[in-house]
Amino acid sequence: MQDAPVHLYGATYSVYVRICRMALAAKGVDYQLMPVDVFADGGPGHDHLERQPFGKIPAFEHGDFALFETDAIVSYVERAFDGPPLECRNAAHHTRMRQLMRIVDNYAYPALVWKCYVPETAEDREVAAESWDAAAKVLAVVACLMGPSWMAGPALSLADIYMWAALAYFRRTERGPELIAAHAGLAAWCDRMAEHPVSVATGYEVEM
Ligand SMILES: N[C@@H](CCC(=O)N[C@@H](CS)C(=O)NCC(=O)O)C(=O)O
Repeated sequence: MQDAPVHLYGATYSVYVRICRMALAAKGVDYQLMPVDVFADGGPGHDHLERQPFGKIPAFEHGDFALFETDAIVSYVERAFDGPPLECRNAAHHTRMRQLMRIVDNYAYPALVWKCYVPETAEDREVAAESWDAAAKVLAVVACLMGPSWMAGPALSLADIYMWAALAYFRRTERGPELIAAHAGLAAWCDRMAEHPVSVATGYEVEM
C-alpha cells in the first residue's frame, strides 16, 4: 500500500494544503498535487464536492483510500508512511502538540491570516487595529506555550508544521516582523523554520 499513488487536491496558496505538503515532504512521500481553486468563480467544481462535501481544500487519496480534513490527513501520513515521526510520543509533548495545532485552527489561522494577511494583500482593505491586537495575543500565547527549540517536544512535529503554515504568511505583513520580534524564542524559531528544508520545499508563491 505504501507504493500506491498519493494525490493531494488543493492549491499552493492554501494554509491547510501547505500543512499536508509539509507533512508529506517531511516523510519523503512522492505525491501529485491536483489543482483545485476553491476561490475560483463558481466554486471548486462538482467533482471536488464529491471529495470534500464542504467545498474546502485539501482532499487526499492514497490508492483507493480517500480522506478530507487536514488533521485526519496528516495523522494518516504519520501512520501510513516511513520517515521521521511527526507526532511527539511523550504524553506532555504529544498533548502540547495537539493543543498548538488546535490553537492554529481556532485562533492563529483566523487572526494572523484572515484578519491581517488577507486584508493587507487585498486592494481597498485595511487591517483593523483590533486585528493586530488579536494577532499579538495569539503570538504571546504561542510564545508562552512553545518549547525551547521546537513548538512541542525534541524535534520538528505537526505543531511546527501547523504553526509555520500560518506564520509564513503573517511574517510578510507590515507589522508581522515587529510583533514576532517581541518574543525572542518565537522569532528564533521563525528564522529556523524559514530555512528548514521542509519549509523551503513547500513555500508559498510569495516566499519564492
Ligand atoms: N477544516 C478544514 C479547513 C480547510 C480550510 O479552511 N481550507 C481553506 C483554504 S486554506 C478553504 O478551503 N477555504 C475555502 C472556503 O472556506 O470557502 C481542514 O482542516 O482541512
